[in-house]
Amino acid sequence: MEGPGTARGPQEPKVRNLDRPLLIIGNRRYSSWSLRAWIGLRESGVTFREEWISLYQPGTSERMRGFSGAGRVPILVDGDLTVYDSMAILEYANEAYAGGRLLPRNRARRALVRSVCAEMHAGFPNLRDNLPMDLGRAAAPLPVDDATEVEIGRILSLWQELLERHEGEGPYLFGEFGLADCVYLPVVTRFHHYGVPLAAYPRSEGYVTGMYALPAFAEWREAALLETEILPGMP
Ligand SMILES: N[C@@H](CCC(=O)N[C@@H](CS)C(=O)NCC(=O)O)C(=O)O
Repeated sequence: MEGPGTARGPQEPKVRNLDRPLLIIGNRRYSSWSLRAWIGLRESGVTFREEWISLYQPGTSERMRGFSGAGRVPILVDGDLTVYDSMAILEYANEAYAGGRLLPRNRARRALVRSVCAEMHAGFPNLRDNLPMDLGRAAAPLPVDDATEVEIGRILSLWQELLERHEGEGPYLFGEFGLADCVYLPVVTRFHHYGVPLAAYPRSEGYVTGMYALPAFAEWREAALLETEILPGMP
């Protein structure tokens, strides 16, 4: 991996395994979309290379567009194939590297997972704007407006319902770890860093704790905290 603030970068030999997939990400501290794709790749079991593009700097868009015309990260390059958008990368990782195990076998359940993922992917604009992911923020409550409160309530009751329904199958949203957990991981971090009260939703509280215990996520956080770049205007 390349870029400042990354513990593994300097040790990574650059001349071998160039046939491994390459994931291009943004700042680990702030790039929620990158985190989703990265955790999905890690949990898929594939070995991949990483490259880091600093967000919102002169030349950022040009660098991103050098890999994908969409000009956004994450971007996955696998041989001749370029997959952009975190959701597309997660679906691809599931098929190409995870042998399908990041989605349920049952078709109806897969449709539910995709509904839940789409709700996050296309929704919750107030949560995104008002509580942006910032892994360096000291955990402390932040007052939020009514629209954000409604979105937080929706997510917590959705998690609560899913965790209750799949309780006997594992600790994640659909029992075993899967794409829905990758998609909601940045939300988990928002709830933690912005001190969202979870006590009324005990299963969701346990879910947040469980997601924080994922070893791969601990690795991401550790690297994020080594980053020296601070984006202005964070709440
Ligand atoms: N829907 C896209 C959104 C990707 C996105 O907005 N990424 C941000 C970083 S977290 C980005 O590349 N921003 C660069 C820019 O806006 O110039 C996805 O899921 O991948």
